[in-house]
Amino acid sequence: MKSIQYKEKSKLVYTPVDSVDRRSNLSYEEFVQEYASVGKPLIITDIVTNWKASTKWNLDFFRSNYGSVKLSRMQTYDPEGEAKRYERTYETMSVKDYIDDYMSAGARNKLLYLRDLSVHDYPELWDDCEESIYFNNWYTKLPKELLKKYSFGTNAVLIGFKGTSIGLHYDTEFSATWVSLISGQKKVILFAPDQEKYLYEGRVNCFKPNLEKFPLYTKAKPVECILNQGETLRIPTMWWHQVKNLENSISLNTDTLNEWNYELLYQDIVEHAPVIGHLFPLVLNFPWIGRVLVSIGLV
Ligand SMILES: O=C(O)CCC(=O)C(=O)O
Ligand SMILES: [Fe+2]
Repeated sequence: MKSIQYKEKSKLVYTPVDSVDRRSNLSYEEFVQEYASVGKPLIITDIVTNWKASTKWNLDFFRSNYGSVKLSRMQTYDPEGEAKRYERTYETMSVKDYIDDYMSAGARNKLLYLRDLSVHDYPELWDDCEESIYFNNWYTKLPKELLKKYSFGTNAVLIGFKGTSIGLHYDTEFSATWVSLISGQKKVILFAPDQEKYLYEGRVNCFKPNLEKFPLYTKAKPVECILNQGETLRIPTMWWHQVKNLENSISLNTDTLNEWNYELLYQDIVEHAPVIGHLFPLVLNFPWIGRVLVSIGLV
């Protein structure tokens, strides 16, 4: 077995930008040199276009194949109002009810976002996508029981009604996250990690900032982009973001772990959970050890 190579003690590396590049026909080496190794966001326009999902995934497909699946993180969030990052309320709804009743209702008094149809639970969904060379995702080597237990390595389909958004945040576990837009359109507002001091821990709603309450936000430097159907956005580690579905949208959001963020995650786990932390490199190199540890209830 080829063992995983990772960088020695690493610090967060990022490169502030004014706008997000759109690239295609990018070699892996160019991707690493220009984006991954320097923590710079980008949009790649020729990943999804090669996926079966690009023609197969639509509302009918999810209604017919996953209609009875009940999901419980139907986050209510009003992008026209104040961000309620710390006041989340969740509802449970089936995929069919979301598509048939909620999305096509004439009137609705709240915004619900279906966002956790997980590839870990329905691995056949992954057959409609291809592990892109750029993703290089070590999470796929970890037992999914482990990923689910610790909510690591999210890889999920999001179906968002026009206007839905989750609040401003950065993705946990130092993830670099890929948002692959199968259909629809999203508006994305990004902030480099050093802008955190102006973001009030994500309580600001970037789509309608309340400047009386959050005056420092005027100092923040947002980087905005529109993500169109068929495009994939890479949000680097610790970049804050708020995303709004401008149209009804279907996307696959994939958290990745690899040499660009591994050391940051490892250092963090070792600090907070030393036993699991020290086992982590071993489990990554020998996934069967992870399965054994889960099955005997040790982790
Ligand atoms: O709405 C989206 O596509 C982005 C959601 C997001 O940022 C996340 O799931 O972490
Ligand atoms: Fe996110």
